Amino acid sequence: MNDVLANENVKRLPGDVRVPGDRPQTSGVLHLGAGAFHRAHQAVYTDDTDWGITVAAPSSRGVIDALAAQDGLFTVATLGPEGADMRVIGSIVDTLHVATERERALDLVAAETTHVVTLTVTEKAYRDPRGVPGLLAEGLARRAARHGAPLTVLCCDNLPDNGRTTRAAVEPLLDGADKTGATRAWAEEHVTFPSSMVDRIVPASTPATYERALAGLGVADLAAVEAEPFTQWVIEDDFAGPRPDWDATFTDDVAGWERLKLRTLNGVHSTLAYLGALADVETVSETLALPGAEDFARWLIAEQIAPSLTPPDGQDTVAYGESVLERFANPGIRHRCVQIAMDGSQKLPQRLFATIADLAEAGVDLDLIALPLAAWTRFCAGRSDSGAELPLDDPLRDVIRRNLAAAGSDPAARVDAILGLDLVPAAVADHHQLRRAAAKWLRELDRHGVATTLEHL
Ligand code: CS2
Repeated sequence: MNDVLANENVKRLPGDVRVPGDRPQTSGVLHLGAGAFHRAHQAVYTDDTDWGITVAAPSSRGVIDALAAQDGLFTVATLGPEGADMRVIGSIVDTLHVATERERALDLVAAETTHVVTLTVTEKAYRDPRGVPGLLAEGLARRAARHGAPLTVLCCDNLPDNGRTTRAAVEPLLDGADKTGATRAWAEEHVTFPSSMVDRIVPASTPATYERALAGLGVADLAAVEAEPFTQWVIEDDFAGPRPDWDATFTDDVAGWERLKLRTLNGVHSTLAYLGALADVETVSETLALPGAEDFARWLIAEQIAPSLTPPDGQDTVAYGESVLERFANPGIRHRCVQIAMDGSQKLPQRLFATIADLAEAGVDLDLIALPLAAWTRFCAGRSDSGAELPLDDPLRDVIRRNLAAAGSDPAARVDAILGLDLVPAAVADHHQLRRAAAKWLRELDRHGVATTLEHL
């Protein structure tokens, strides 16, 4: 038997591993971003249909090389309380490395056989016109000029109004794509950008992921991922042409779901990530087990997050929050705090500052929600409570560090240094009670550390 997962050995894998049936021959979906989340989410939904995906990696090629060596096959290990359940996914039929195969990438955006382009390229990618938005604009110009068949561009990143955000990143670049404005006019008629809310906890794969795959399959799988049992996809029903028959929820109102998920799940996730990293704790589930942490998360949801939003019909923010905390506690999932902590400047506007802005407008007391702000401020300085170094992996790293250095050691000045960043809305930056409360929490964290602060809340 071949020693890596491949078409030729997939039918001979151990009987408890679910394997794909007939694999699709062509890909109507072009997906940008080959990360673990895509493989455990959209690729799985697509595996339940008869469509195929060409997965494109914008820059780093490790994953697509592994996929290419395995005929596109990879395993998702679903880790629940009762152990792992393994499934081989066969929906990826081709791979592409954008940095070295740009022409092919543009041709695929333009191809008449491509009906949907899906995206998981992280929050910050939408701000770089030379990156993914530029690629899409150029590909759309080619499509308009060649045959003009409609296309759906479906963002699956954790951004509010993610369809509109994608459109806003791409549309201005269309003007530069030709001299007559024809591409832009065509795109207005033939390209849609539905919003979607995606949800599944999928930590970055580690050596343990590959060892688990090898043990379960009997062959190596260097594109394996692991994920929690829960999965959800809510999509705005606005497709320009054909689409796979995904088992997702299609609706006209994604905004309510996005807000609920970004503020509750992702907001509490980031909060726990900064607290856990400062407390020298490795994972979210271990952070939640710190004395006082779960109670704090519960208060935060009930007293700050719930009053900031109207959940979608039939949903209750506190009950949703309870199910989120249960998912975070899953001991099978080792989701590292420092992974979630990265790119805070790109994540916190929709996870934390939007909540604060709405609470401020409603005149709600902001004491509890000032604690995650204080935790991020302390995290950005780069030292945990024990003095260990913490990575500040963030596109605004330099300006954050410069502002903090200028602020010195005074907690109020450090909070102001963070609130002075452009990404913070004025309603948040100028809020006196928030600033006072955050400075108070930062003083507590400086003096006593996260563990003691949480325990004595
Ligand atoms: C996490 C998300 O890394 C992060 O920032 O908060 O990836 C989270 O796990 C997913 O959004 C869950 O759907």
